[in-house]
Amino acid sequence: MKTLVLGGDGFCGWPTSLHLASQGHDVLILDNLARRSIADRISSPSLTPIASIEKRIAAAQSIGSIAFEFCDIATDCLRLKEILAQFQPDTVVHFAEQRSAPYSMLGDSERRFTVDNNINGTNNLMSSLVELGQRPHVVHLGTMGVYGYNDDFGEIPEGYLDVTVKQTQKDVSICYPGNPGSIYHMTKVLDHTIMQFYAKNWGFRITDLHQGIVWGTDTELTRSHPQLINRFDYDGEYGTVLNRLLSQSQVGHPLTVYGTGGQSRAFIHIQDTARCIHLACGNAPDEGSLPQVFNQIAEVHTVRVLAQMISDKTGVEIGFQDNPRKEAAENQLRVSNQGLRSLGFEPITLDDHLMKEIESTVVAFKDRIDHSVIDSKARW
Ligand code: NAD
Ligand code: USQ
Repeated sequence: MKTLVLGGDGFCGWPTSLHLASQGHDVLILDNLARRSIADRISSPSLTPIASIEKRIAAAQSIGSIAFEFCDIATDCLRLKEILAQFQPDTVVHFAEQRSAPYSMLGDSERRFTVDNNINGTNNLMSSLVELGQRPHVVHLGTMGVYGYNDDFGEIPEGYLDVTVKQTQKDVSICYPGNPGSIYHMTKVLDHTIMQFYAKNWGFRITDLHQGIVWGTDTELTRSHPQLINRFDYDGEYGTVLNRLLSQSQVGHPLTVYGTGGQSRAFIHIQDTARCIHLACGNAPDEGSLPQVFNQIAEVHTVRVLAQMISDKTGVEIGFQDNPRKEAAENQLRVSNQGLRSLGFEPITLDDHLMKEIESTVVAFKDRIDHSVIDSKARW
């Protein structure tokens, strides 16, 4: 299978590209290395010393067929079309977006950049495929945040909600109402609508993976060679909560719990991200159907419980802070992940062994931690 991975140099994209290549996919990564330039701009490089993309690709040859082309899919549609025309993918996996909620809320230029980048990227991809007459299976990375995080409608289903329309008493299935909590999450709601239209009008087969917060850093394959090591973000904008708390615990920084820590969120380990995407690639929906949605999550926890678990293990205190975000202080969350489970997904769950693995990554590189980037600068 020829698989084009948009955003394959990123935190989720790199281990997934390696995993797909190891499973026999012929992988071509497209990336504009924007994540690396943003990290330079905000003076917060990956905690792990990631190799250049050229060195990564050279080291990855022992794993399988994997190549790289530089391309900005949001601004360089001509190049995108050239690459699509040459490569003729069977599957396109689309990770290539600005993915930080706090970054998207920093100010005017970050709000506009996030919308321009994410929406144009998705539309350029779909429009180019129409123009070229190609119909690969498109696997898009969405987010749990498209639903909002509550149980107003019970357990969160996979993309569609069964309702009875009051006026007609008819039972119908509707797209789950979007309820984003940041500009970034808003772009994922819009992405879904864009892809739904392309599926309806041009018969695309689309899978939208509403993924929870990814934790961990390495997979079996990224550990197999120093130049395959994955990125690890711990700063206030790009670090995600569990990886942040784990890294803080190794340098004695009070654990940055926002508000009461009563926010319930869904989590998934990075190794499972790669495995789930492999499963999704092999299970396209039928042509002419609505986008297939899978909730790509393993388990749900509150931030407070995670922080307490880490504090108990390491003795580092919890530093409750005023919440810099506009979100519910406490929420219930129940999420179905039946789609991927029915395809064979057996989730890795948080356990001591895995947490130790992350801690050892942090310990190995803790001299690179810059305390001044730990606090988030975004407020909304
Ligand atoms: P990341 O920022 O590490 O990776 C994104 C990659 O896309 C980067 O390498 C970046 O350079 C590239 N990119 C961005 N804009 C591009 C453009 N216009 N043209 C070409 N390349 C571009 O992010 P990640 O954590 O790997 O997330 C990947 C995807 O998964 C994102 O779409 C994100 O929304 C989604 N996701 C991530 C998480 C998480 O916890 N990390 C959770 C749920 C969903
Ligand atoms: N939080 C803290 N302390 C911190 C950082 C975060 O208490 O130091 C809290 C936040 O207030 C929030 C929760 O932890 O309630 C999660 O925050 P996060 O930064 O880990 O995650 P989020 O901003 O939602 O975004 C991340 C990824 C994004 C992905 C999303 C999946 O950056 O790309 O889409 O997780 S989900 O959250 O399920 O929508």
